[in-house]
Amino acid sequence: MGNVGKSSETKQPVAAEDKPNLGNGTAATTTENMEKPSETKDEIPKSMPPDLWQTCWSGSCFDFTQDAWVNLGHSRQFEYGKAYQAWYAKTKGLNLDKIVEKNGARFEFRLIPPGKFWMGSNDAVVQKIKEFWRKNNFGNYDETRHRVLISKPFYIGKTEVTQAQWQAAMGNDPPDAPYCKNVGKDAPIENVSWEHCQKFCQKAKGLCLPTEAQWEYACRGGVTAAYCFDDSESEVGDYAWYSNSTTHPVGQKQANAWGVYDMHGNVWEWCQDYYGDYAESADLSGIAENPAGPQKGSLRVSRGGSWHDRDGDCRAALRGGNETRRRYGNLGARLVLSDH
Ligand SMILES: [Ca+2]
Repeated sequence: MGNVGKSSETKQPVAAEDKPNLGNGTAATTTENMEKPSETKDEIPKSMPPDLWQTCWSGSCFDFTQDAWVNLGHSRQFEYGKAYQAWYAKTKGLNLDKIVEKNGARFEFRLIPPGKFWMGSNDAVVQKIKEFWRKNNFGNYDETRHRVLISKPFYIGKTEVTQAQWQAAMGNDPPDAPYCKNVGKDAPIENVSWEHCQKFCQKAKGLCLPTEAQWEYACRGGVTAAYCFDDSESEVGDYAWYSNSTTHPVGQKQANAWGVYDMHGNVWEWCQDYYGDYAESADLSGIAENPAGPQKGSLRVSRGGSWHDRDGDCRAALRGGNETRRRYGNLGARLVLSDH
């Protein structure tokens, strides 16, 4: 994980109604609210061109690997990806947002509709990365591009797990967290190991770490670029905290197409999978269905880059790996609902 370069950042406060609503709750019940499913069903997502829909809709999920999709401009992908999510929620009677209270803490989750997507980077990007990493003496993490099917909808945390949410369940375990001081209770948890995250999920039943494939799919929101919006490194600061001196309260930057915050930057996020080359766990010539990583390994995956890293380390396809007991001040977690 690099600590390279400095970049200026442009803070882009989001509209009040779009900000995730964080904080402690006291009830111990699950609440589902926000948008009620409509009685009427749209045949296709609003704003989606009919020919594009006919090409990419399989009858059960959207295929983001079709050339007709890949060849769209990234701003169109962002717009139509958002439209597909809204359409899916409406037609399937699912809530876009789901609020869950566990151990006195309130979590907000966002619906991720099913789909097929390109996981990883194309050959040109992979070559560029390998050259950069070779020069900087980094590890070599496989980003080979391949098709993945996420066959079922799922709910992922709108934000990284916060200090307040962690402490409600875990108290002072680990005892000397956090590494980043004086950022407040809405700062993301960091300095937690993968093992700590497993303990957290045992206490907060129904929550778990995402698979690596779920993470990248949710990060992209249908966008096939290096980041969730485009390839432009000059815009990363609109969506991510990076090349900085500390963490920041979650949800302050712009959300991706599916309404999820800080997938790029702030803190790296543990995933459930062992790290391994994709050839170990995915079908590189066909399609990998709901891949969950290799059966064994020595490292667990982390994703998304952090406040400590350069912009390029926050890319959607970039992979990190750490031993399960390791703790760093730029490594935290985001959860998914396991019982949906
Ligand atoms: Ca993050």
